Amino acid sequence: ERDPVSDRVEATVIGGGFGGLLTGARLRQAGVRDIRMIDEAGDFGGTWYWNRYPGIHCDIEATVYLPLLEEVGYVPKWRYAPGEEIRQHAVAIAKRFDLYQDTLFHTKVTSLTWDDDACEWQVTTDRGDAFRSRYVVISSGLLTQAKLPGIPGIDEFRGHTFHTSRWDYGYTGGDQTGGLDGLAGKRVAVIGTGATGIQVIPHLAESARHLFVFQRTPSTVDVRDNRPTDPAWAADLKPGWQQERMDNFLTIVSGGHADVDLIDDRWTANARLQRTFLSGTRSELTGEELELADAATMDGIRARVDEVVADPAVAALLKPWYRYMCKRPTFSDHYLQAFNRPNVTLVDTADHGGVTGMTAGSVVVGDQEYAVDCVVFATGFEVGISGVLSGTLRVTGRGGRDIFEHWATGFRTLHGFTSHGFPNLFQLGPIHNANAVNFVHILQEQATHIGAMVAEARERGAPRIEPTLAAEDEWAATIGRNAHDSYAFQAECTPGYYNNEGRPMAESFSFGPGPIVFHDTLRRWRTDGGMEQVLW
Ligand code: NA7
Repeated sequence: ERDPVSDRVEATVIGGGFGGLLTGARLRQAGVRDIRMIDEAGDFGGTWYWNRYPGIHCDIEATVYLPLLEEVGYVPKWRYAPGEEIRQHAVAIAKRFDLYQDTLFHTKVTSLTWDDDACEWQVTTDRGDAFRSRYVVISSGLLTQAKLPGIPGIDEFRGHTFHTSRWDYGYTGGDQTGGLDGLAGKRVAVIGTGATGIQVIPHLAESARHLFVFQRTPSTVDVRDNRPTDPAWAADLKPGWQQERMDNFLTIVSGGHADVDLIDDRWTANARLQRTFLSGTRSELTGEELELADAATMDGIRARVDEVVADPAVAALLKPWYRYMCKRPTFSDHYLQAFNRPNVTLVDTADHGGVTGMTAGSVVVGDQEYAVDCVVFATGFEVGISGVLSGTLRVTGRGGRDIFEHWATGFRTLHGFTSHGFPNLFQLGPIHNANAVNFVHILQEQATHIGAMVAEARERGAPRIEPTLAAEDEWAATIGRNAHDSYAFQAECTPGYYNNEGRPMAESFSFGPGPIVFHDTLRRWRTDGGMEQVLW
């Protein structure tokens, strides 16, 4: 039993995914001894803890996605790593930086209350924990809450259902590599053909007696070309190799110029063609040039559908009609092939705006009923409701002020990390911060920045890290000045996390000039006396 008054740690990190782990590692390197990691999951890994569906892989090359490879001493086994390899790497980072010792798993933080006299946060959890912490970091993820579509009749269904992020191997049998023998006699429906659907559908197709794929929008399915890492290549890597690859990838997918393309895959090839930051920076190309670049990319994607899919009517339905990046691009060398199997039926729901209903034993689209035993929801995640924004974590700053009071007219932060009146509280994520295809790269820079601020505060014996109101105003103005709508065309797609849920991009809160400029801004701030403005 911990004493709520005397139980005290130096740092609390909410979230055990890569953001939390990277920050934990940097805090450790800054000399912080007691770090309490907290997560609702039963272990580290974040997304890769929860998502264990068959076929799960990361779509970004493992050498740039898996963080701290050199520090942990690991080279990924595959070019695109399977989920389990990534999850185990998260565990390896936690072990390497000794982050298990004080961790609370299966635990959710419910409130953070600032005690200005003691200069520390009071933390409470849903399991009755109460303790104090000098620093608190919130890194609770972007896409964490499974989304179930509000399909009329969903509660009537008497068969088996589950969401892909909570895969039921007890029902399906098999594992992440497939072999779902439990589905052998079953008629299975899968709803959703996003990045998850594309990976899981080939395995369902192989195992189910019959598979109905309910599609609302066809995905952009590009070549995957996965292969094992060449041991000779790995043996030849020189220190600093990972950062070099990460920087090279970030430069190219941000529309910048690099003499070589070290990753050279479909992300970088398409980015070089579009010469635009894949998450929002303005392209240098004219409208007409952009249309040509788009045709070069998307015509190739559509031609591949015709090459692979035997039935022309099915092929027509599988072709993405929208512009590149309207939907999150996906990659597979097995997905389109699945539609050539006699036990797979593609059901297009676009004319009805999606699946229209469910009954005790079927999925309904318009006046058609499809009798099934099991429904797999590959319907994605609620956008933008985690951490503070979920409303389940109450944050009370100096003078009893709620963080939403402080943000009543919009986010107020310095560089997205800290807010006035909420000392020693740091947030990771895209608010007022940069965004990128490889979000782990962004998290790495954020963790470095937080680690540097804490190191400096400790060195100088400053009890508080906190921006002034003027610094917040200045940063908000910078965000506003740089907001733009270069992805307005994404409005033609169904709302999702790629098009800001259908809201204009200008209303979004990311740093417009993109991650390279953002990281440079942070670095200069650190070396040019920025720290002076936040240490008290
Ligand atoms: P996504 O990319 O949000 O995909 C969800 C899919 O579910 C998508 O195909 C949706 O169609 C479909 N959907 C959602 N609601 C419905 C209804 N009511 N009827 C039919 N179809 C529906 O989630 P993923 O899990 O695939 O990917 C998650 C991302 O997280 C992934 O990209 C990683 O980068 C991280 P829509 O396209 O909206 O028409």
